[in-house]
Amino acid sequence: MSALLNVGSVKLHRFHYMTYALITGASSGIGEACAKSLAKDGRNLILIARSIEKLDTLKRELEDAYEVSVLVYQVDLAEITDIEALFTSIADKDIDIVINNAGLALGKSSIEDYAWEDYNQMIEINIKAFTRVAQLAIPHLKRTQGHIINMSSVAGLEAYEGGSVYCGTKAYVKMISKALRIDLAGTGIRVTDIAPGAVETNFSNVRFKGDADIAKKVYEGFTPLQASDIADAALFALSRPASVNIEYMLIMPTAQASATRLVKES
Ligand code: 8X3
Repeated sequence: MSALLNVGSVKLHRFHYMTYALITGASSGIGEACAKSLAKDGRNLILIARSIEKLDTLKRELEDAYEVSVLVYQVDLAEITDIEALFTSIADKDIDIVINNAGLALGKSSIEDYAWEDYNQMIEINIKAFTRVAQLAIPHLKRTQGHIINMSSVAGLEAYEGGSVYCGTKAYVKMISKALRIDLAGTGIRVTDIAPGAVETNFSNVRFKGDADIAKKVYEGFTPLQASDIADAALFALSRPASVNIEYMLIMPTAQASATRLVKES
């Protein structure tokens, strides 16, 4: 089972034989933080993102630091056929964790003014790619009695001004997480929905299309969550006994009491 069974030595390596944790959106933010935490925990990784350069750098960093194998795949999740090709190429891998994390907000304006292409991209990634990844992961997770973590948001609980479709996509993630729990009951697969509030990542830079000043202001005047806070929560859910399913975690900065109730120092 173990490639490194150093019996008799001081260090008995805890080895997760050759199973992998698959993470989408792994090149930055919450996905990257989950990759780091899981590698530190001794997990082998399959990392998915559009930027292969960032993934290659992360692979080198994690393989140098920990005794893990990191496979990286450049996938544009907007292309469903690319997701299908990915799963074909990893069909022989035993995947026991899926962090279905990739998602984005694009724009923040009234429904009347919203750019259709922004809506479309959010629907492509947050809904269609999210669903296809979850669906194609099921045979793997059945084999391994694995665990899928879906990344939703406080935005899936409450609509807010300018949030419209982003909020809708995250409500969708919440609903599909529950549906997965129901459809997969009896398989041993665990399903966890993690809903973060304001996390200081590249999220707002993407939303505001590189307008760093607006993006920075989102996190000013209070202490936002860090991506590592969400990775910690994921690790907690994953590390519960197989008989325990943490179904839903809403994780907020202390200064944020709802999607819009944010206490900022002036
Ligand atoms: C990110 C949280 O409140 O900026 O999902 O939409 S929020």
